Amino acid sequence: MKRILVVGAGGQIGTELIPHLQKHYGADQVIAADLKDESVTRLSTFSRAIKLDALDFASYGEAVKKYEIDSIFNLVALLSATGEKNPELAWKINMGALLNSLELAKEFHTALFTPSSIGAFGASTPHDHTPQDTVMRPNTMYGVCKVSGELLSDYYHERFGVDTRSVRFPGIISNGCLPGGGTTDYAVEVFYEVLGNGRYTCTVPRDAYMDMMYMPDALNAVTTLMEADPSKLVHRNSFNIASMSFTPEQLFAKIKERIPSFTWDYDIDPVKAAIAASWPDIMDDTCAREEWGWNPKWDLDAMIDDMLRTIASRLNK
Ligand code: AKB
Repeated sequence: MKRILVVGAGGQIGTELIPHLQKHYGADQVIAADLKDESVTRLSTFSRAIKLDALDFASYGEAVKKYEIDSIFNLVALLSATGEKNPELAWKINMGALLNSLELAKEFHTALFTPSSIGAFGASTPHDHTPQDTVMRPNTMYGVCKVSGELLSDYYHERFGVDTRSVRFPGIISNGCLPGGGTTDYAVEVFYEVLGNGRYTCTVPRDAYMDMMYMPDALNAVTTLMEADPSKLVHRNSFNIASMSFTPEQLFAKIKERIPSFTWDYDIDPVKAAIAASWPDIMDDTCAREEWGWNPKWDLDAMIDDMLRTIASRLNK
């Protein structure tokens, strides 16, 4: 990877992927692109940044050509809970950005990373140690897009030789930029609320087990997979990756061990509850470990300590 374009860079993952890529490949080699003016302004404080609508094939193509891009990271997506509010828009954005990325990767011979998600699975998937290759019948538009995206990305690899690669991200926990519109967002929000107000109201049921991951492991997954020897990859789109799995109640109890005054309650969002119940409790990531050396470093306790320390120092607590 020498010249990198990250589209949809202003979100939770992009905001931290940009510095990670800059560190590995050089600040000048990374272009951050986003549709929103305020995101471009924020990104431009630490990166080369451009305004770009990934659904506009012509201007997306011009950017790939102008900056002589050899690797695209397509992070454009409406997440699971937002997607259920406007499924048609979710399909249009998620699949439109992916199809344009695939076509441009084919035309300009670039590599392409597009994240998939635990959302690609559904209620009929085995929830415990969810296998790499298993039943995938999601019941959200976000999940339908993820499964379709995985198939389409494999198709472009097999039919046209495009170097497409992907991981199925769990809920990602981070402190650079808040997530928006996801079912797993509670696991980020709680840290800001506990340090801000000492209390939190959770919209996901207390016993909803979901795979989660701390951002540094997620970023390493992306670059390790993109650097992996292609001859070792049996799979491509997309790899299960796992590092920790917990329920809201387990996370909150661990936070309370550190901040005894913390209190919480629940005000369940039925849409999020149904989504959470349909997703894996914990994925089996053996293929990622064997095919490209996936090896997460952060567990639940280390993640909680780091989140509390980082956010507290930012809030001057
Ligand atoms: C969501 O909750 O929608 C995302 C995801 C797990 O893909 N964070």
